[in-house]
Amino acid sequence: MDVLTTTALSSPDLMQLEDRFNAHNYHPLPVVLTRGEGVFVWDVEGKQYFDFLSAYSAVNQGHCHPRIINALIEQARQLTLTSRAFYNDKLGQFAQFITAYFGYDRVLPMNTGVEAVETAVKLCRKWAYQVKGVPDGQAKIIFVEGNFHGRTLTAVSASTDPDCRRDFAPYLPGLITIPYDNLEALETALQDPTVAGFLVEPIQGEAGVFVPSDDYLPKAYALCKKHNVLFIADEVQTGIARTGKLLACDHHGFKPDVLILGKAISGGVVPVSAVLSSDEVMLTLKPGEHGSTFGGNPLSCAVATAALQVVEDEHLAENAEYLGAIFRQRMANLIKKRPDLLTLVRGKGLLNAVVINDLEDSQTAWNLCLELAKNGLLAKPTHGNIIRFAPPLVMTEAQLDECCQIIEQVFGTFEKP
Ligand code: IF1
Repeated sequence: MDVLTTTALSSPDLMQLEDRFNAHNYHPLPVVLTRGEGVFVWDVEGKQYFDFLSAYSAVNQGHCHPRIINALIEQARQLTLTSRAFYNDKLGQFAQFITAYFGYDRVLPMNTGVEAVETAVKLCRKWAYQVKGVPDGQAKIIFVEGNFHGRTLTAVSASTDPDCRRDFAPYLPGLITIPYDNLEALETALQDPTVAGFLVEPIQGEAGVFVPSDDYLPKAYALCKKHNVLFIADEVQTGIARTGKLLACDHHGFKPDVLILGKAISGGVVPVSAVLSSDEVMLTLKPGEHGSTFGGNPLSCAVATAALQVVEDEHLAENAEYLGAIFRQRMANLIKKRPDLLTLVRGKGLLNAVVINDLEDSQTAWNLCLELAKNGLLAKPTHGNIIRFAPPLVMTEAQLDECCQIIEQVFGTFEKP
């Protein structure tokens, strides 16, 4: 018998297995998924759901997109991994493609989002010493409160979330934290001549989809220019059409000096991340100074190329912009009907969150998500009282209408216990 059989075991059996043998570093909704296609996923009992998490915005192109899966299968039959000890016939073409796609000189491919963050921090430090002329060992990077950049010790050291940090000390030195969406704090921090970078999410995802003031990002960019500091955008979650433009920074007409991408760069098929930047920054790294066994492997290159082509060919940014406005309007109307339950809706494109009117008791958002699941829509609470809504960007207007009806019905009739 196949060890990983999917037919014999029920949802409770499978949840019990995870609970018994897996580390307890997550608290999933009690749904066991076995198949996905486009905006839909199915559990092992055959129930169909709209996916409103999209694997934290990794499956912007929809589950198992046929073009991406075909690229995966074709390349998997040919060659999957060579390491970077040798050239492979896909990496050069991918590098040419992705740099043209985003408008940068060079790319450094990695695998997970946090590895790309780590890479950007290392690049920034190299640049500080080799180009900016910061005295050895003194380079600093500015982060903002409420950030989320992943789970490595660098990201944890930059975090201000007690759950992320607790019992993981000692932390990495050379990091400064300032309030988000606060230009005065940035200007003050930039007075220090050893500051080399400002690393920021254009919209804070994990913090509950916090959209900063309209002028924050372009003015922060201008301040960084003025002080010869690299503006480093973590677009792991906001990039690849999620917010209604290819990049969230595109809403403001500037290009970050260093761009960090992950998640949907591969349509959620294999882990692919990337750092994009200029010759000046990227060429500070010499052979042997950074790398990854899997980074830039031919399978990832083939998959990511197909995934980015899908974003363009299917006009996913335009669709996200269009549907996002409809979604927020529907939610705003719903909030007017249930001010006892709901506080506000915020977001950009199809990265949105509804804040539940429930400061102390985080159980309400969880119970609402359970009720949404029963009604065929999967979403997840974040920070207790916030529900994030981020469906695949291949959704149609008719499907979005159906989803809004589910949310309106569940929220409209929900009774707090
Ligand atoms: C988890 C949230 C999303 C990210 C940004 C880097 C990374 C992430 C801006 C690291 C990852 C994830 C990971 C996930 C939860 C999650 C998340 F809830 F925390 F906010 F997406 F919504 N930069 N975000 O958002 O990327 O190394 O994971 O590939 O379970 O930790 P990674």
